[in-house]
Amino acid sequence: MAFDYFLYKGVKFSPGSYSEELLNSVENEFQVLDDDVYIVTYPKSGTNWLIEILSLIKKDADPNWVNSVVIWLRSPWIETKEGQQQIKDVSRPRVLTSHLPFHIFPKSFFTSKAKIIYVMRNPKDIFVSLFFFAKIICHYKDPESFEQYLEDFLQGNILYNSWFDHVKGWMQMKDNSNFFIVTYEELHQDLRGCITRICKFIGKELDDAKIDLIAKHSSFEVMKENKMSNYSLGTKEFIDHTKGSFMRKGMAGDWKNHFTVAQSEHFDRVYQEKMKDLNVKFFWE
Ligand code: PPS
Repeated sequence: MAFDYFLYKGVKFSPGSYSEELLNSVENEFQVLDDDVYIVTYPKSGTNWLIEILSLIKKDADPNWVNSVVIWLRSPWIETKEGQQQIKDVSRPRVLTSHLPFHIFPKSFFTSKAKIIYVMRNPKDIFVSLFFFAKIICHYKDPESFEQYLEDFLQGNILYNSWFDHVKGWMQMKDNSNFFIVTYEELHQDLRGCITRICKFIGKELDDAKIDLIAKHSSFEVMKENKMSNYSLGTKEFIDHTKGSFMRKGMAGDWKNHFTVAQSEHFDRVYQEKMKDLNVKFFWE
């Protein structure tokens, strides 16, 4: 796509789905409600997996809603032009989504009782997922090459800026009782256990049979076949279906199929440098 990103408080956004005026109003005027739950992520971390899980939790494991309403209407993005329109129709308790960095998230959140689920993923896998996604989605610039895009990612020279800054910003919340961290890798290893912990965090009691149903309906295989969740209904102005699909591989560790040894070592060096002052340690394979 031929366009330039614009900056809002130092963060890059694309003109199609965002505007300075909107981002300013989301930061300063958007009214967070006490019973809201926000899924907050750096792009490609597992956002939509969480939307599916929370949609099923909201409906007591009944899959009717996820099978009949598209995923972006169930949990709109608070910072996009489309999302702001869609939020008006969301019933309470609202589950809303955002990729916003900490410093420009709605101010009203910080005086509310609302909750955030922050989803994290191995940044090497995020990069691979993003490399393919940026080719099919209109509000990302097309990557020139894997090598160049890797540099852009490491320098934060892309939509929503740097993964490192996103994580470091949000880690300021890590000890707050209304902030819950789950990783994509944990979801893979123990989906049932994660769903149970998420239910506890948001104060929802569901029996084992319902937890099983939620795990089943939020699996990669089921979501990939669900046209309400797999983005096959996204308009061609938003997603180019001829170049790839949103539900791509859904695996942990795919970076090993794409990185050279030198690229992986370079990534590790940048990671060590950028994360050295953060006193939270993550162990990505
Ligand atoms: S976005 O565009 O930022 O909202 O993307 P996001 O939803 O954060 O991340 C998309 C990646 O998550 C994978 N995905 C899943 N993996 C496992 N299980 C389930 N149920 C699932 N749903 C989505 C999706 O395939 C993208 O990862 P990649 O590596 O590209 O396959």
